[in-house]
Amino acid sequence: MNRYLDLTDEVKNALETGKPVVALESTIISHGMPYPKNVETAVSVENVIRENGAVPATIAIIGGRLKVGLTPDQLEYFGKKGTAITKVSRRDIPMIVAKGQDGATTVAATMMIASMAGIQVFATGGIGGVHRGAETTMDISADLDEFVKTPVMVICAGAKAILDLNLTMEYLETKGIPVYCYKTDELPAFYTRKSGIKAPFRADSPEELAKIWNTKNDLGIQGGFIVANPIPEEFSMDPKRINAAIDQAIAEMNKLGIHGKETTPYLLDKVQKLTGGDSLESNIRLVLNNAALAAKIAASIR
Ligand code: PSU
Ligand code: MN
Repeated sequence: MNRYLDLTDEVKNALETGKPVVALESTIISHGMPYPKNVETAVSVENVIRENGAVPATIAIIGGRLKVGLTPDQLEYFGKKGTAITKVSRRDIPMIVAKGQDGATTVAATMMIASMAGIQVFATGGIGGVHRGAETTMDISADLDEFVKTPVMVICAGAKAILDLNLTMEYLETKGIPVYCYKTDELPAFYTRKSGIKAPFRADSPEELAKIWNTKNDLGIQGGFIVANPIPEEFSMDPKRINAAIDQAIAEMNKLGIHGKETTPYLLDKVQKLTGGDSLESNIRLVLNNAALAAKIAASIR
């Protein structure tokens, strides 16, 4: 095992004995939700994974160490420090580790560290994608290309409408990254169950997804894939309301000239404020829903 990795005893033991393990990211804690809801959510997500028979492994960088599994105190630290912690994607890892610094890992960085530790299943809320206006800004999340390289399956609720969902799907198709929509023929759009975009593939059980994953590995095909799990009906938002908030957030962002890695955290925060916290509640519910599905898939893969 790589000498920069620190696994908790619980995660190490689970991996050694073939127990299912589900990775979780830390950018969603520090840059995706406000304190203290972020910490409460991080703890609840871990509990849901345990209730569904798997071991949670929240991933972050602390003092230059790649942490796989965090203590309650470490979760609190990431939640409380929030955006003061460096957001770490693929490009940032070598520098943060070399300097012995802390970092909150995005989907891309979490996939990399999960894979180094031997974890194949990862649950989150939403992944990064192709931003609206990318035809001129070229703002495409490093999360997407990570699926070409790293053999980790990510269970999310689709992509947020802060992105251009059509361009995101085209990009994924070009890169050969499969998106399996869970029990639906339509791509879910994070806060809502429907995007108007046809699902590239549909899957109807954790066992079916596990079988496709095992087959991919048997075939020697590199990279990961995306499972898009729609938010439960009772927690989904009114599409008009959420889309109006997103449009307003993007307009204000453009006025402020925000770009690069600040874009996604700015939009997540702004949309939560504009919806008076309702979108945050939906966000929490969908993450818990994804964690439960991820634990069941992890139990079925080899
Ligand atoms: N989308 C969400 N919630 C999140 C993120 C994205 O709905 O918390 C976070 C994830 O950590 C994701 C990152 O990996 O934002 C993407 O950032 P960027 O667009 O800068 O690649
Ligand atoms: Mn970006």
